[in-house]
Amino acid sequence: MNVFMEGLFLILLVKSCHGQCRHWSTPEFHFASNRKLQGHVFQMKAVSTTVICGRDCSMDPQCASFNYDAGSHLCELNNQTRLQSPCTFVEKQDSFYFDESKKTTAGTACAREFSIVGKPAEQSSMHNNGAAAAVDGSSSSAITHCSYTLEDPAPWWRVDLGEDHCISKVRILNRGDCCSYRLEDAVVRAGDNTTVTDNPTCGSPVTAAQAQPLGCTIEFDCSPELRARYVSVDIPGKGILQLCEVTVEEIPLDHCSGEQNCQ
Ligand SMILES: [Ca+2]
Repeated sequence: MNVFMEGLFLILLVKSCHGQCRHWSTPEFHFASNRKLQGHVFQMKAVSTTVICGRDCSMDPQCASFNYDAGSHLCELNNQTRLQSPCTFVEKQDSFYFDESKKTTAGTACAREFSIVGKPAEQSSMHNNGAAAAVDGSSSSAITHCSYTLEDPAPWWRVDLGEDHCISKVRILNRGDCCSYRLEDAVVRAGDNTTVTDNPTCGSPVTAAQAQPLGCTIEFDCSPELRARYVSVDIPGKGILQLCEVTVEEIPLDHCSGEQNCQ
């Protein structure tokens, strides 16, 4: 029996549990070919079919997913799923990965660093340094490497990525030689509008506790990820906006929230 047929057979087995099996009692069960989840195996043994491997997983409260190698017949039980650990979901010939998510067959959405060094940037006004200092690629938190506005009614900074990307995380390196507190209440946004406040927010505004330490990096998780040409930072009230470096992570555009995946 080929693995595809076994996969269908396993769905029937799962359905037959009628809610008495632990978490495999949901009716849909999906697999990805030539894939495995690495680094989360808590038990392994050789078994003759994927059905037995799935049965063993369903009987173990720790098991969230499993890999089955069609060549060696090795069954590996994982304590995480592909969605929980997308960067360890790798290609492996003759290996089949199973879990309950419908997205399992759609491939991985591993976040990766996306360099915005040198991208065109603008800001509401200029004190000593222009907006480009926030994307100059330097890890220095000295003011000479930071963008710096005047004290504006609602200061903002914006970088143009040139085309849409799917932004999953933004990091800001705060000023290290003075005045890091000025970043309190700053909001990160990402979207396609050039007016920064028209775009959705990424994460939460900077708290006083986050802004207080000198030269620290503050992270903003975009949840869900945001399809965006522009990434921006603004302070809703009167203030001075200074950003020593802004960096971003992205996921593939076809995995962006709300995107259709036609695989
Ligand atoms: Ca910089």
